[in-house]
Amino acid sequence: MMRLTLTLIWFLQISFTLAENGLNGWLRYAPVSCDQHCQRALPSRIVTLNSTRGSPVGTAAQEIHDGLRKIAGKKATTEHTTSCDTHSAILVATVEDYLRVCNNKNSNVPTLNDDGFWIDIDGAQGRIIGQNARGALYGAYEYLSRLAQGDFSPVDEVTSPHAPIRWVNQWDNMDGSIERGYAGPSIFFANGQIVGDLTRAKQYARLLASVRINAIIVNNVNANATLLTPQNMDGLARIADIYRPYGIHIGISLNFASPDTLGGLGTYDPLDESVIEWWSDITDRLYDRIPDMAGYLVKASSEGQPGPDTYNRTLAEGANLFARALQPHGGVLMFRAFVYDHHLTEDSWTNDRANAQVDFFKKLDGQFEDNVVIQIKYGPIDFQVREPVSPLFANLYQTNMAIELQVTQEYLGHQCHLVYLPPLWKTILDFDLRVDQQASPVRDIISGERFKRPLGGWAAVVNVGTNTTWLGSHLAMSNLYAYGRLAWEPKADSIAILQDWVRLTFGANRQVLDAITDMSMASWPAYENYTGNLGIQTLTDILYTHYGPNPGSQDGNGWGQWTRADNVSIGMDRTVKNGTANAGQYPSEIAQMYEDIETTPDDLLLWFHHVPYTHRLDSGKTVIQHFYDAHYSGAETAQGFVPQWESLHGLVDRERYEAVRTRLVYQAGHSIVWRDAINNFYWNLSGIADTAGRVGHHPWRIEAETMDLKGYRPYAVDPFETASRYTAVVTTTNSTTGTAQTKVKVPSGTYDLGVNYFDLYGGQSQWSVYVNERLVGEWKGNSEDVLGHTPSIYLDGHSAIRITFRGVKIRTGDRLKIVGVPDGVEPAPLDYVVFLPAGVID
Ligand code: GCW
Repeated sequence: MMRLTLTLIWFLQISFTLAENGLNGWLRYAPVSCDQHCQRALPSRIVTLNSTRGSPVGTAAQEIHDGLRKIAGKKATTEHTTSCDTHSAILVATVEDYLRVCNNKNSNVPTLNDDGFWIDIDGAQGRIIGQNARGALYGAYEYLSRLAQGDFSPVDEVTSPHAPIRWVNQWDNMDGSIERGYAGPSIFFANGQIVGDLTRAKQYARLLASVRINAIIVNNVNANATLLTPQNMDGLARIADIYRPYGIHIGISLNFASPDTLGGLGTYDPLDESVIEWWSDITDRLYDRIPDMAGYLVKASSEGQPGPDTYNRTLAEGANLFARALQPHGGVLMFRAFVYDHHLTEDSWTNDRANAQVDFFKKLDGQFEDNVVIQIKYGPIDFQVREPVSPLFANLYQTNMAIELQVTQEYLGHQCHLVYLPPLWKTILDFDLRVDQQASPVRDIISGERFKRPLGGWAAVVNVGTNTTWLGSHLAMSNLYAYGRLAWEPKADSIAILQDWVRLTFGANRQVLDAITDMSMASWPAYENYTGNLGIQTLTDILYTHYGPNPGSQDGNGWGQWTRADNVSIGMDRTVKNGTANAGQYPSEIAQMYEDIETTPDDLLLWFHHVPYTHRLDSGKTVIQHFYDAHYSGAETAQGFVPQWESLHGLVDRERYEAVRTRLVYQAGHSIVWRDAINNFYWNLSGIADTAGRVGHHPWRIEAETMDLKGYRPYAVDPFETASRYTAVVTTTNSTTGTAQTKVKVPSGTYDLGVNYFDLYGGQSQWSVYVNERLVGEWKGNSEDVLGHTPSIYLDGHSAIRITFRGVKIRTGDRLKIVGVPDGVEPAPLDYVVFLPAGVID
């Protein structure tokens, strides 16, 4: 009885004291119900064979030890041994050690590939055998993942990875900022150096290892040569030392011009002897410090980065320079395919950025060294909400390839919008490119299987930061988890992966599981609906933050993310017969499908074809009506996430409940900003009205500019479509308090009162709302501190935001007053007020 009570107290204590700030991600090891009987049936010893100090085998033992204690309240001992005594023990070892020590008893070890493992555990006894030390660690995490999900049943599992390269990339700059990072500064760099305290870096290693990531590139592909100073090389060695026990190699991004800018050679010509020697020397010095360094990542001749083109050398000559320096050390060169001309002119109908990769790389097939891997973004342009597969995957047969995905949501809502990415990734991975009329799914191309390549795999840009949630959002972590799981087994089911993550992250409650599953699975389609449909791309501001809506920014510049929208038609004609011929870069069966508008799937229609807004889709709707409907439907889905999450009140710890709720409420408001901006833009451009009468008609809104203004003045917002009726109000000066008043005309009743305003970077204005002098709500413009998306200093689609006060009682004729106090450069901007009766979204 006493023991039982103690177990109970332990269980309760742990469940209440765990700080749920997200730091442990899915490795919380939260207690699951395990009574004495259950505890007795768990191993009391963790035995490692011949584990050298710092080996992942030792980490495995430590993790199992901690996990058993935290998850099940079971205390186990850890021992290193040279005998095969497995009584009441879990044995953790590499295949080699296992065969050597336990040989006579067990010759039944299954065949494993590099990093694979065999886990065979029944109750208190079993073994975790890795093909290498890293594999043993993966096996340990697999065991713990089962326990943490309350699964204590016997397991006998043999698994090997889909591909040898399962890397993550961080776009961390030496000054500690992170390009396209939305969760605070770098965990690796500050002030031009590697940080002294690598605690967070280590915690990140643990998360990555648990999903079987085997290497990390720690710095931005837009690389800074100062990473190669002796002092910084020492710093890199410190990171490597911390990552090694987790089976993770580190690698770095290089700046192509370093021999000149850092080395002072006056050249960086890849064929110049002094340059070759310089790189080989740098590489030797790095390997002196980090003998197991993974290799390099190079972005060259892209977006203004230096590259071999300066010296009229080919990309292959550029890549091979590094590859050869790495060869004596066994390192890999990841060379990015993201090479294109960003000064392309839209005047020519046949110009097309989507053609660039095949144009640049196809002719070089066979010219790359064997340790070069071409790292290819999933689509031909740039991480858009919907893209076809990059045709380059079907055009290199004698070259290793890896796919590049983005966990950081650069074009997909900066982690301020919930977007569960595996369903998107799967449209790419499962796509059959039909090379030579044979089955050629992308996943088999990148693994190396399809074209019999020795190397291949995966890279994901993750960009975690110092925020305790890692990515800025608790729910966004499902994407990092799923990335690892898919890189190991791309056929794994998106929902099954998600649900493992939910159980590990939030516990086993069925309601929590169902709600997060529903929301996550609805999230990408919703985001596509309210941002950019039919393959037109994410219609975000590509010239500024890549966050909120600005469809006009796609065209008229050299970046090549064109929509070619005019007042009658829209879309890129990528056909061979009449357009950019991009469709012709795919193998014949696929090329034919995309060439013909009838066989092009609707979700890529505008990617491949230029059509009138009145063109009818398979659904029978016109393109323009589809736009309108999809934007309404997407925003409606996002409104639904809020009550769905709120149904979990009390089932999720307070800290995470509130943090997630804040984001979902924000997303619901911002999805309306998106919906209205895109619809207004195309309505304005095409002059074609919404047949359902919604676009441009907002019966429940009161525009701020129509209210009685004191200290406020109307302001024409640019881009116009990001403000309701194109106009907002701002205070007349940066120190004048503004008031906007009006008589309420809606029928008496209870409403949710929404206020759309703009929250700029560079000030924290304060607003208060009164009904007949009764304060019904007040807030501060501090979202730049709370949300983490790239902020804006303008009134635009990034700064537009909605706050809602629920259940406000109103009588017809009441006086509504909003008072805005400006701060810094933020003139307390207001767009409109909306009274929402139950069930109305306006
Ligand atoms: O789309 C662009 C991003 C850049 C990024 C680049 C790349 C690191 O906006 O921020 O640079 O892609 O992938 O190299």
